Amino acid sequence: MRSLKRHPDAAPAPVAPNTLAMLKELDQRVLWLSTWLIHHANHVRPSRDGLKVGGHQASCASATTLMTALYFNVLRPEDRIAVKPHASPVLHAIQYLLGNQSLDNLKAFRGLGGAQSYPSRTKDACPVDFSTGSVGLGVAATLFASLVQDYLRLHGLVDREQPPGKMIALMGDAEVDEGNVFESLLEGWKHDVRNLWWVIDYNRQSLDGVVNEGLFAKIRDFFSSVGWEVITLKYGKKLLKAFEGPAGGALRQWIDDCPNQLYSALTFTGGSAWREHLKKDLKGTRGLKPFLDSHDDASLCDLMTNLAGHDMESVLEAFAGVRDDRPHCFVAYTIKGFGLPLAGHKDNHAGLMSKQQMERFQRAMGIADGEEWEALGGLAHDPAELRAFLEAVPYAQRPPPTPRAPLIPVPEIRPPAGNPISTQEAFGRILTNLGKGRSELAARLVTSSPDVTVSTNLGGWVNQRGLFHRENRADFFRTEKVVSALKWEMAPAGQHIELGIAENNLFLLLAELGLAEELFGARLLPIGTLYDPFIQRGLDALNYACYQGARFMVVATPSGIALAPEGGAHQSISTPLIGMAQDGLVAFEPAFVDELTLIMRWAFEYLQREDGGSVYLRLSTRPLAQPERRLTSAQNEAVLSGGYWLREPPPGSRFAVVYTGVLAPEVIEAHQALLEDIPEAGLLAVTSADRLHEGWLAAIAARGRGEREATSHVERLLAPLAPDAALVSAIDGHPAALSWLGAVEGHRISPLGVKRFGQSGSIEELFRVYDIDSDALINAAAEVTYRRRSHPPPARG
Ligand SMILES: Cc1ncc(C[n+]2csc(CCOP(=O)(O)OP(=O)(O)O)c2C)c(N)n1
Ligand SMILES: [Mg+2]
Repeated sequence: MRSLKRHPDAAPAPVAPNTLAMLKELDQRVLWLSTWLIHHANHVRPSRDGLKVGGHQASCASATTLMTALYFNVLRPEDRIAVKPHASPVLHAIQYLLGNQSLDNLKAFRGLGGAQSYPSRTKDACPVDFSTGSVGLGVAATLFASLVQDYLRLHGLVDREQPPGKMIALMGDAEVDEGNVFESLLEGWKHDVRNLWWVIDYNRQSLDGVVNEGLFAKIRDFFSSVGWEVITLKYGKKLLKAFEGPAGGALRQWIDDCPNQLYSALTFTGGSAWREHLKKDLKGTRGLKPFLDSHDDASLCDLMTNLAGHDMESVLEAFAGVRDDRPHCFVAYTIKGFGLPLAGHKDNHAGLMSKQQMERFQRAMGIADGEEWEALGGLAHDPAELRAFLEAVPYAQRPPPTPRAPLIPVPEIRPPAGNPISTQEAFGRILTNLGKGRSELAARLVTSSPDVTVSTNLGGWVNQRGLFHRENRADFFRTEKVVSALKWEMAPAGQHIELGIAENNLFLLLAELGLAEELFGARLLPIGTLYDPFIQRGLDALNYACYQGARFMVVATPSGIALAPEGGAHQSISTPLIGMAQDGLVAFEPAFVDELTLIMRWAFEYLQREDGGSVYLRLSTRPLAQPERRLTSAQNEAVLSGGYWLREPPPGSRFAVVYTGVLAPEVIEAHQALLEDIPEAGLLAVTSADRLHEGWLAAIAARGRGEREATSHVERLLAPLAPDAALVSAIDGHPAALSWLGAVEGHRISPLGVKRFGQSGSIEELFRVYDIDSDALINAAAEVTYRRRSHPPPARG
C-alpha cells in the first residue's frame, strides 16, 4: 500500500483577480513574442543561404497558457521542467520576460549562438533543466529525475528538510506514441516514483495530421493502471457557462462526439462553419436558436474553441488542485495554433504565418510598429508592476547554479587477482572491492542494469551495497535460507538500481543520475551495465544522455564474437564505431586487467572533471592469461591516451601489427610467428581507438591553425615506422575502428575485424571463420607487405 504524502499547502487560495489578469496579459505577450521571434528569424532577419529557418508557431501557440501558468505561478524554485521541443520559442520568450534570456539571443533564434531550436541544457544561454528534441526522451527523463531525487534524499545526500521538487514535463500528445514513454511508466511504477507531473498539450495534432479519436481515454487507462492520477482539462470557463443554458447539454454532447478532424477543420474555418454545423446537427434542440443568435461569428468561434488548456483560470485551478505527491498526468485540451490564423489546420505543424498574416496579428495584439521586442510595455498593467510581479514569482527565486564541487578522491584501486581472467570479471571485482571499502567515492557510486546485473558481474558489488528501493523489501530466498550467491534485499540505503529489460530506461536513468549535481546539487557517479549489442537498443537515449552533458560510466559486456556459443543475436559488431563517434563519451576496450584498472581509476576522475565527460568500457567474458609485467608510468600514460607498444619496433621498421581487445592471444601468437620473417615487427596495443583518433584530429586541426609543433599520441606511436611500412590491424568488432590508422602516416594497412553477423561456435572456430585468428593475421601480413599499388600514380611530364 503506497503512502501518499500530502503537500502542506493542500488547499491553496484561488489566484487573486489582479494576478489572474496579469497572467493573462503575460500569456498574450508570450504568444506574441514566441510567434514574432520565429517570424523574425524567417522573414525579417536577412537570410544568408536562402534556406527557410523554420520554427513552429502553431506548436507554440498551443502551449503558451500552460507554460505561462507553470513558469509564472506553479513552478517552485526546487521544481524542474522539460519543455516539449517545439515550444522552445515559448520557453525563450518566458525566460526573456524573466530577464534570463537576452534580446540578442532571441533575435538570433536558430542562428549560431542564438536561442536553440529545441531547448538545450548545454547550448542555450538561459536555464534549461532537460534538453528535448527527440520526442519522448525529455518526458521520460523527468520520471528518472524524480527517481534520482528520491535516491539523493533517501541517502541523505541532499537536505531532506527542504521540500522535494516536482519534475514536470510539458509534452506534446504525439509524444505518447514513443515506446520509451511507456517503458519509463512501468519502471516508474516499480520504483514508486513521486512528485512527477506530465502536462499533455492535447491539441490532437502531431506532425502529419490529427491524432486518433479517443486517445485521451487510452491515456487515462494506461496512466491510471500504473498508479497515476489523471486530470482532464477540457472545457474553458466560457464553454462551461454556455453548457448551463437550455441548449447546453446538447452542445456539450455535440462537442464530445465531434471527431477530432472535424473539430480542427471547423476551428480553422471559423464562426460561420461552426454555426452551419450546429444548426444542422442540433436541429430541433430547444434553446439552440437564441443561443446561436446571441453570438456573432467571431464570438461563436471564440466560444467553441474555449478549451481549458487556453483558459488561464482553469489551468491554474487544475494545477492548484493537486493534493498529494502521486504522479499526475494532466490532459489539457488545446488547439494547435490557437489565436493564430494557422489554428486547427492539419498541416500547420511547420507552417509559418505570412507577412500579411503577421501584420494583421500584430495589429490585433496591439503591438505598435517598432515595439515588437517590447517585453512588458503596451499591456494594460504598468510595466513596473509586471516587472515586480515577475521578480517575485517563485520560479525566479531559484538560486543560481553552483560551481562543480571539488573532486571526490579516487581510492587506491589494484588490479584484481586471477589469471586467466576476463575484463568483465575484473571489472566486477574492482567494484566489489570498492564496495567493501569505506571511501567517499564508493558512497557516491550508483550502479544500474536492465536485468543483467548478474550476467555483467555486478553481483559482488550488489552483495556489498544492496539494492535501492524507497521501501525495505525482504529477500525471501535469504529469509527462507534458499542458497543463492546473491543478496537481493531492497532498501533506501541500497546503491544499485535494478531496472527491467529496457535499455532506453538504463540510459535515461544514467542521464539523470549523471546530472544529479547540476539538477539537485549532489554528485553521483553512475555506472550502468548492459550487453554490448544492446547499446543499439538504447542508442538514442545514450546520445541524449551525452547531449545533456551527463556524466556516467557505461560498461558494455559481453561484446563481439568472442561471446562465441551465445550466437549472432548477442554478438556486437559496430559498437566500437559508436564509441568513436559518440560525442561526450570516451570509449576504451582494454585487453588486460592492469589496463582496465588504470582506465577505471582515470575514469572516476574524468567523470568529475570540469572538462570531463562520460566513459564507455567495452569488455569481454573471455578469460585471458595476464602478462607478467609492471607498466612504467610512461606506459600508464600511453594506455590512457589510447595505445602503447607491446613490442616497440626499432626506428625504420617496416611492419607492425595493431590490435584492440580480446583477440590479444591470437595477435601475440601471429606476431611471434611473423618475427621469424620480419624481426623488426612492432606490436601495438590500442586501448582506445576513440582517444587515438580524437587526438589525431585535434593535432591536425591545431597544425591547421598554425601550431606547427602540435602532434598527437598516435603520430608519436607510429613515428618509429618507416614511411613505407605496412600495418595489419585486428579487432573483435568492425574493422573500420582501426583501419584509419593507415591514414595517419600513409601506411598501407590490412584491417581485420568482423563485418558479418556472428553465430554460435567456439572462439577458435569463429575467429577462424571470421578471419581474425592468427592464420588470418599472418596471411594479411603477407598480403599487405607485398601489396602493390593497384593504381600507380600517373607518369609525370
Ligand atoms: C524521435 C523523433 N521522431 C520524430 C521527430 C519529428 N517530429 C517533431 S514534432 C513531431 C510531432 C509532434 O507532435 P506533438 O508531440 O503532438 O507536438 P505538438 O502537436 O504540440 O507540436 C514529430 C514527429 C522528432 N522530433 N523526434
Ligand atoms: Mg500535438
